[in-house]
Amino acid sequence: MRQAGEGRQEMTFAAAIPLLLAAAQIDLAGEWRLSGRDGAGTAIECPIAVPGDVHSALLAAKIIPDPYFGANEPNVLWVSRRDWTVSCEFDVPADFLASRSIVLRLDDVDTFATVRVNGGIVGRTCNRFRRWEFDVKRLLRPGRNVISGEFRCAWDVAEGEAAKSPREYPRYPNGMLASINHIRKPQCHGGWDWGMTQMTTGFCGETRLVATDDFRIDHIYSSQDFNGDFSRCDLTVFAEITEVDGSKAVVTNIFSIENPCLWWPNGMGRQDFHEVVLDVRGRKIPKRIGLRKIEMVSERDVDPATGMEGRSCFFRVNGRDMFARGANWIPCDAFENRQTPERYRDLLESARAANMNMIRIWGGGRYEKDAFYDICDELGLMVWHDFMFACANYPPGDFLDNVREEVVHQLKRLRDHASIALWCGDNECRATWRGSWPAVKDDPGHYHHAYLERIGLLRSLVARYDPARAFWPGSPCNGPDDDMTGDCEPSCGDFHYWGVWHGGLPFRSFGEVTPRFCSEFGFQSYPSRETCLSFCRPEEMSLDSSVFEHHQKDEGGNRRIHDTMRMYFREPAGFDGMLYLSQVQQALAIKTAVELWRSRKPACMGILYWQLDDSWPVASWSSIEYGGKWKHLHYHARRFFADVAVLPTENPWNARKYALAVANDGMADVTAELVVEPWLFDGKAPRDDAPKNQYLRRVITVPAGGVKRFGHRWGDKGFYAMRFADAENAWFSTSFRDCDLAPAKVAVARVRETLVAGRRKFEMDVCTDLPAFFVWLSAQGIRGEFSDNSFMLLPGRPRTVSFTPKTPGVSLEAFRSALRLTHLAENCTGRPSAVPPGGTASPGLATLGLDG
Ligand code: BMA
Repeated sequence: MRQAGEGRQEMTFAAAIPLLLAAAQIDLAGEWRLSGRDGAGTAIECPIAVPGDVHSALLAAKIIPDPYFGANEPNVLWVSRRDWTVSCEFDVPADFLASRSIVLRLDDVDTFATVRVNGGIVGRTCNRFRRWEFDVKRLLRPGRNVISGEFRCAWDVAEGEAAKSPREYPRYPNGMLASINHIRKPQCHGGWDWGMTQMTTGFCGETRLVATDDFRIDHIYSSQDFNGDFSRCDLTVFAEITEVDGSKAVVTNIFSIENPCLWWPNGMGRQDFHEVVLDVRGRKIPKRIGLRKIEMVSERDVDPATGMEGRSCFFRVNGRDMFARGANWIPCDAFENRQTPERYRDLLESARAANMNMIRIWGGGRYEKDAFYDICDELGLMVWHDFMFACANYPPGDFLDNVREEVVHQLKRLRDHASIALWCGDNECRATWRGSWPAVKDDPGHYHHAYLERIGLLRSLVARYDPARAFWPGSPCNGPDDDMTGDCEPSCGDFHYWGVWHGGLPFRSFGEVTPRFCSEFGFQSYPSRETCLSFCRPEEMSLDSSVFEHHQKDEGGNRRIHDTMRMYFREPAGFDGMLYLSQVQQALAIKTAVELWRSRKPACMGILYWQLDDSWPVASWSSIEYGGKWKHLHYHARRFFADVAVLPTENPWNARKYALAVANDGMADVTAELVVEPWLFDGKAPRDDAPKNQYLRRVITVPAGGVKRFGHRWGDKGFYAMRFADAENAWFSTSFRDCDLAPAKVAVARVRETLVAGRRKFEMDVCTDLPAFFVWLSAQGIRGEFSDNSFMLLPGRPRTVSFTPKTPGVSLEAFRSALRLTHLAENCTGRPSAVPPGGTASPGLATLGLDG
């Protein structure tokens, strides 16, 4: 056990403050004992790390096989169906015991534990998202003590609660535990359409004895008041304290800050923090605060392009309108112990590297650990924060008493993070009370009422505990005062667009809606060969293998990938070609949507695709594979989310109306030459026989925060390469299915080692004799990212690319031999595949006429 002062690496600045003030603490983190029974009922005992979960302990003790491998998931399901006990012995010094108050503080208890000290019950826990504090002074003794947690099987509790409930509360079918909406635990633990069923159990957060003789600080938070031009901030900082007798008090400190250095989202400015020193009853407490004002602007308006009435949905930060660019976050591992600050950092830095400025924490997962929000603050990633409810009806009444405690705790814990932009009631629950389940159909009024009761509670808690932040009833919804009874309109509020993936529509359909803020849309792909080999044997690398099917949780997902592939591409060259094409196809889908919607700014002011990360190796909508490797999509995101982007689009409302736009979401005007060149697929140079008006060379200025649109006519052959400032793009007049790609010879030359700002990189030149598309570099077995990837390469225009290894100590030789290169033509055979029944060939890429 660690005594106070030894410190834990991951402890954050904010979290450290209250602990400094405790008279003394005993951190119970360390090795405990786990006991229970295995699938056959035989007794098991092994060590368990606390904080930590039972699955991780059993895996480390080799009692269960790796649930991520093969089709092991059902073989380890018994772990989720058992009761478990964890315990440890610890010493309490006599002077610690002399303190006037001693509490046991537990965070992230997963989920239903009876906690005992020296055999006496100190309390019972029933919500994974609450903090528990139990008075333990009377049960402690000097010297050796024993603490234990007897965990009831959460699965049984959920089923028991559902059975006891006077009504059924149906939810959309996700995973294996239909009644998980009856318990307060990450809803995805029961399985999701990208996630395995793994009901983790254990003391997954702090387990600490805190002793005080006077008071302790529980939370510090601030309120910020700016004058009109942000040249002054009146800052009030509150310290919420618990007196030794358990009563609560608040100590207030007031500061006036002239010319504050503001905190900005990524791309809009720096992420500066102010450090103030609080006086809490004579104790000096340092506190770091990001000063900024975030508004959610939701106003009735008219889209100037279409004349359609609607309601805006965007964020204004420090008085400037922000176009939100980002992705949805799901828990980054199915094992609690692997959700580490290092994993957070790796993924969130990848988000920032792809020019994102916002992450949505989705409601089927968890309130993340402090480190997550510290990193978002530091990286300028704003957080759209759902409360943890997803795709389900939830019971009203007593159930909500437990929810109230959870939400109050989470608001108090998180409200002082600069990055959190808004609180949102749930994910996709708005329509559940109108669902076609018999129970709901019989009495929709009850379910509607239950829904409104929950949203009303959340709204009132945000108003009381975090009044400066916007409350958004649910994602999606039409606006903050949406009564949630009707349908969701793309022209109002935030929108989830699933017509392409779940509805099977062609990519061009993304253009048939103009979401004001698209908070979800996505397209699946497979992980790379390397990641696939982490869960299946080489001989199982086939779509027919049960292992592969097992790693696809969305029913019909593999068919959707393949049917779409047959519409857009020629037959994949073997299994590896199919993996590659699935990622290219996903990138094309999301790129199509983002470019269309960005070009419709300011009607659309936010795009968050589904989803950033994976919780295990699986076919999914993610742009980063489990393990951290970027898919094609993530490299494209870096380009389509860049401040300055060239956006060639097709307007589906008028088949002859194609457009070209240049967006500039940066803070300064950009003047540069916009160049558009026509090429043929087998061309060695831009076409010189194309009609004059198919070229474009024009110096233009795109104002900061603006977008310029041009009518442009594309020819019916080949493709167009375009550039403006640092932005590049391409427009294809025919689909890849309909064109004979040239057998380009792409080569890498001069692979060398360089040192950039103290960081080792490998640099290389890539060139081609004929146009090559989706040129893909990979470094087998070496973690890290390329400066650019999945790009178009034209003859005579070599490109220098660098690779920054994340695996330490990689030699140049090792990198050279790990380096692989491929491109689109190598991954398709020449044969067009049969168009799937009901599908159309070449969607979205019709022949065009000319205009000016
Ligand atoms: C969205 C999400 C998730 C789901 C995803 C893909 O609606 O909210 O529930 O994983 O769709 O189907």
